[in-house]
Amino acid sequence: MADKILIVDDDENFLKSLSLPLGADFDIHTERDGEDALACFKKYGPFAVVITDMQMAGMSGVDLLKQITELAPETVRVLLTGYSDIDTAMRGINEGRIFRYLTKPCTPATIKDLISDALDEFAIAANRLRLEEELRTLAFVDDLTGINNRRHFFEIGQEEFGRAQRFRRPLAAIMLDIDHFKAVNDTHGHSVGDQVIQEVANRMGVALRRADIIGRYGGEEFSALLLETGIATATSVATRLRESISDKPFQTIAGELRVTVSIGLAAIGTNDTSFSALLNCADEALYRAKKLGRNRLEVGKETTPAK
Ligand code: GH3
Ligand code: MG
Ligand code: MG
Repeated sequence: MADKILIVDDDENFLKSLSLPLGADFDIHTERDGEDALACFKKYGPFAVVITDMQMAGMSGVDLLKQITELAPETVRVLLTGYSDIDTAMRGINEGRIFRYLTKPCTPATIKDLISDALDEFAIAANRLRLEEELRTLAFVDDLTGINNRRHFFEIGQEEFGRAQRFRRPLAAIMLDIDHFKAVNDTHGHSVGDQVIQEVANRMGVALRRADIIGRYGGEEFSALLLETGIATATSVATRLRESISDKPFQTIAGELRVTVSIGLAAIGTNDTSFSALLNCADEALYRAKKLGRNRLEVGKETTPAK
């Protein structure tokens, strides 16, 4: 699909003179004033490039480009000006973050070159946006499971912990560890192990509420924060989660596997000093669950409900 170009000018003859020579190479839309151009942009966008005359009846070209910047910052913006308007054009360029300006009169060949340059600029900007998005994802998300990585879980957790304390709201934390996971790797290989890790993450997503926060804390260890949840509800949620893993076999490339997890649970209490302390408490409970035989839930000691 060709990138779309929008050209805005109140001079109909000028628009007509461009349509034919440019239409063969580009997907050109034309409008004759700023309001119509904005409507066209919203209806048929996104546009790669917008080229607009500066002085038109109604909305000026500069104002149009400013609005377009807000709608679609990646669109490349070009201003057409007469020689006498250079001072105003300079202001427009500074305010409207304009890629280039062109003085009129100008030939279709000049506009064609300009569009080629603008499309290159658009491709670079689109690529930069994509890379930035990728980086953001890498920083926050665990590659294997698509859930929060440890660092991001911890960041969100600290914020939620602070909020729960300030507003005296209940909050529960879960630490979960797959039982005898090393045996899965040793018996079936690492890629089956990876599948098991992914499926545990999936089942956590199903068993918990959408608002709850799930993280991959380490290799085969997961964490979760149950917002607005006191110890009683958290206990039944965590039990349901444990059963949702143990009761239904996992489908893997090595066939069906039975998997169990151990879970430690802790809820925010009046004396809790930090999010780390809450997680430690859940972790100690997890350790007990392992010692007491695995495939079970243990609740941390510090569970005084918030006043
Ligand atoms: P326990 O019941 O006490 O938790 O025993 P376990 O075998 O589950 O625990 P252990 O800590 O001995 O082994 C965890 C294993 O998880 C060791 C490590 O190689 C493996 N592991 C860690 N990260 C990954 C991963 O991303 N993929 C796979 N396949 N294995 C991993
Ligand atoms: Mg384990
Ligand atoms: Mg472990």
